[in-house]
Amino acid sequence: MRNALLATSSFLGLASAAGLNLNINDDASIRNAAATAAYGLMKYYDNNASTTPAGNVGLLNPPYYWWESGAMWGGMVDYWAYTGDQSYVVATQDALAAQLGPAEDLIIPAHRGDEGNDDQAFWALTHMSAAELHFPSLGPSQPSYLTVATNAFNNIASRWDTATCGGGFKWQIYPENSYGYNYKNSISNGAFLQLAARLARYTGNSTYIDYAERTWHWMWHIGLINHDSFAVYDGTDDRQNCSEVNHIQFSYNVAVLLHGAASIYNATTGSVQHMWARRVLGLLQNINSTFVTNEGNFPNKTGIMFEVACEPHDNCNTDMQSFKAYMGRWLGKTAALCPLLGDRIMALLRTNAEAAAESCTGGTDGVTCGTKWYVGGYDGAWGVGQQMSALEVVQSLLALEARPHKERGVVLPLVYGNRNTGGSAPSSGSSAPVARPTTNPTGLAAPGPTGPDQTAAVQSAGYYSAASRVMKRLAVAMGVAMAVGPAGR
Ligand SMILES: *[C@@H]1O[C@H](CO)[C@@H](O)[C@H](O)[C@H]1NC(C)=O
Ligand SMILES: *[C@@H]1O[C@H](CO)[C@@H](O)[C@H](O)[C@H]1NC(C)=O
Ligand SMILES: *[C@@H]1O[C@H](CO)[C@@H](O)[C@H](O)[C@H]1NC(C)=O
Ligand SMILES: *[C@@H]1O[C@H](CO)[C@@H](O)[C@H](O)[C@H]1NC(C)=O
Ligand SMILES: *[C@@H]1O[C@H](CO)[C@@H](O)[C@H](O)[C@H]1NC(C)=O
Ligand SMILES: CC(=O)N[C@H]1CO[C@H](CO)[C@@H](O)[C@@H]1O
Repeated sequence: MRNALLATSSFLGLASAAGLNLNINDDASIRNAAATAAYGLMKYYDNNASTTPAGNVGLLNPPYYWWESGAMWGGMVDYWAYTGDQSYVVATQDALAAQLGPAEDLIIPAHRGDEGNDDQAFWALTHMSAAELHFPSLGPSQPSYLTVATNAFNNIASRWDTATCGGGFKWQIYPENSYGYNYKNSISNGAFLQLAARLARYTGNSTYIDYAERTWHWMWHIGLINHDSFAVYDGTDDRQNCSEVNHIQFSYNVAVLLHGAASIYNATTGSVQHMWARRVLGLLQNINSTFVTNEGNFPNKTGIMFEVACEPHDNCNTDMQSFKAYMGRWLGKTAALCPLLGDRIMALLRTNAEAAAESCTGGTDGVTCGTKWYVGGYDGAWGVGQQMSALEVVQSLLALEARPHKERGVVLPLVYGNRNTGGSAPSSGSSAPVARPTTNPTGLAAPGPTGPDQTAAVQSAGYYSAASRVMKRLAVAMGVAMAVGPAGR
């Protein structure tokens, strides 16, 4: 680890800190708490020394797999955008530049043994965040973040597999990775959907919406998404033509779809927007009832996020320890993209940021974060996943105020400092709202813009003339009370 890197962090106050002091009503306090958590996270990263072999730059050491490093840098891109702290910009740039792969598509030959479609997509989503937030570019001799994300999208898209199950992406890319080559799973399909959705919003190219729709349609048809509850199940075996679904639920599977759906909702109008609005609401409701309140199924229900499949049983593996990070991250971005839901989501995040901060009293530094946030303190566990989860739920409180998302054709002002310079160039995508898709990807069995899951209310979009009316109707139907504009009253 390079102490010089750590010493440059500006607003820390580590030496005497006991716990993560957080006042959720004070932005400076939120930034301070995020800085402490980010510093703790970066303590796990030591492949930034001059002696580090080039291929290891940007990577956490075992037991952390390649994908989790990519996920972590996505959190650090957001950290910079939400707080304005520049401390880790160079480390993040170095990490992203070191892991582009020979074709600049995030296929890394050295990680053939642990790179699946989902892993590649997680790194691609980090490049997508860097593009959206105008993170300082990798430099003139390097591709733009948008180029890398697009290259990865095209590479993954080429593996859409119609040999079994009527489509879908396998978990693994390479047949020799037999542990997951026959598993078509929600995170590979969901991360691709989110990438497509964000590319659609960022570029204004509606072809990406067709890809997202095709993926949703397939997951829905196969039963990876429950038609009533919008629960998202983990995966299915393609040797049985996906006739049996593994019903275990992990928060990142549903949260990855939530942010994807929110991105398309935000970028569209009319019936396509209505359809994705229903999906946003269904997924959000499922996240809340399964991973936050979990009514009836877990006695410790407190409104605090928990990984339902493993946390109560103390058997979360290294990957699972980080899932709450993406739940917090994608809830925050959804709040920004769906202002109608902003208050509800922010209320959830505020409660959870406080609970997460209370868990950060461990370790010799006194600010190490634990796994369980509902126990009212530090539970003795530690690691990258725990640290990243606390960081992300805390920093996501700034997701609205930082207004980080690129409005169509316009870069919204950022609140903290001048961070709009040096980023990858915005695409020259159309500045008009994305309309109904008019083209289909090659080979697409054309599900079209209307999936099979629309309620009659959504289908008869003419009846509900304003999107807000549909939002209100759906929200009421799902028990999510929310304010709507005058058109919806
Ligand atoms: C496999 O599943 C797909 C999607 O459900 C279906 O269209 C196809 O008919 C199935 N094939 C066989 C041989 O059962
Ligand atoms: C939109 O994206 C698709 C898929 O990558 C691409 O083939 C097409 O050329 C793009 N269209 C425009 C106008 O850029
Ligand atoms: C539920 O809460 C009680 C009281 O705080 C605690 O003792 C118990 O360990 C919790 N259960 C789980 C599974 O965390
Ligand atoms: C889309 O997101 C932006 C924030 O990035 C927000 O200002 C705008 O109102 C959103 N659009 C819709 C239709 O909700
Ligand atoms: C989650 O559910 C609780 C209890 O029903 C509700 O009060 C809260 O508003 C919900 N939050 C969201 C984001 O839907
Ligand atoms: C080799 C390497 O990646 N070095 C970087 C480590 O982080 C510092 C501070 O962010 C950079 O200045 C180095 O270039």
